[in-house]
Amino acid sequence: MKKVLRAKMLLLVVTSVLLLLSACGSSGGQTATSDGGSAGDKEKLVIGFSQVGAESEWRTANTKSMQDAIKEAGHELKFSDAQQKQENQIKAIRSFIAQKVDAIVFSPVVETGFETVLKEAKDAGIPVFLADRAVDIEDDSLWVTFLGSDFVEEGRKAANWLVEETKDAEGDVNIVELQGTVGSAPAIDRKEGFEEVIADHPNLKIIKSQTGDFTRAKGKEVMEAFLKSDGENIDVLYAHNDDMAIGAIQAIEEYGLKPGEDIKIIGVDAVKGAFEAMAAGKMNVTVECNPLFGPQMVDLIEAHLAGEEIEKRVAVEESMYTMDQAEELLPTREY
Ligand code: GYE
Repeated sequence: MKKVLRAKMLLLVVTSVLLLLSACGSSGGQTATSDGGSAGDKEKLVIGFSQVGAESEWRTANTKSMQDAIKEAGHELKFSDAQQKQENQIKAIRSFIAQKVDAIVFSPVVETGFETVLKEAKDAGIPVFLADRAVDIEDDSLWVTFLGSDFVEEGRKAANWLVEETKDAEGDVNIVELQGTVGSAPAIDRKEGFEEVIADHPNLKIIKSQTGDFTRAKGKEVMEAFLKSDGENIDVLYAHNDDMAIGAIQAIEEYGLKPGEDIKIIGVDAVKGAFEAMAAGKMNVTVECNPLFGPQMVDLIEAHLAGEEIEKRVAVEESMYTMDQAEELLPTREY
């Protein structure tokens, strides 16, 4: 497949050069355009995508964005859902290698433990593109680029909002934290960025912190346990994603407190569910993490396979939204 691609590329380059030369030589004649002779000649690629799972609204939107972008570009997708299990991802990548795909897109569920399988992909000459989550591996020749959000910055944004919101508060502000999947890049980084900012504000205290695995059900369950032990003491919930925040909101209501008022709620992702909760006054803020990077990823794959130099780290642009903007923005949200 790759050989065919290279041969076609060479042909394309030769054709373009010839076209360019003939255009230069004929005064007043036709100018050579960049698509001269190559339209419709694009190589169909086979792309293997090892996705984390279907744990959140964010993930569903991300999967769809990737599927749509690959289809629209005329390529073939081999999709594998790992159900948040590392061993499933390792199996999926091995199967993509056996099927000799042209490129592998990989959203690692956790940061460590993928060296061996990524080395196998490299040895097979198959480029790996990290989507959404990074790996913690020294040898960065094992992947081409990492396209995703800056999770540390998202954690900082969440904390900065809280610093501003509580600037007149007297006494301690007690925070409970719902962490994402243990060992995952967004859970590690969102915690780090948040803690970095609140370190300068000793009255902001994390009194409980536990994983809710990025799901609504787990978010609700863990929040119930937090309420049981600390009930009226909790001032703020910082959830590493909106789904866990939404699960927790249910737990808070069932406990008899008002989410958004008695307990301030901070989420991450900016999914529709968060906008609905904010519009209903039950959630205070969500930090955006944009999952719609399918087209950007396809561009990177095509550019790399065309021999272009691409950045090792490509960031996704994002913002932050508060309760008072929710009603107006809800109809415009794409995920
Ligand atoms: O925030 C969460 C999802 O890796 C950025 O994973 C992603 C995170 C996202 O389950 O909702």
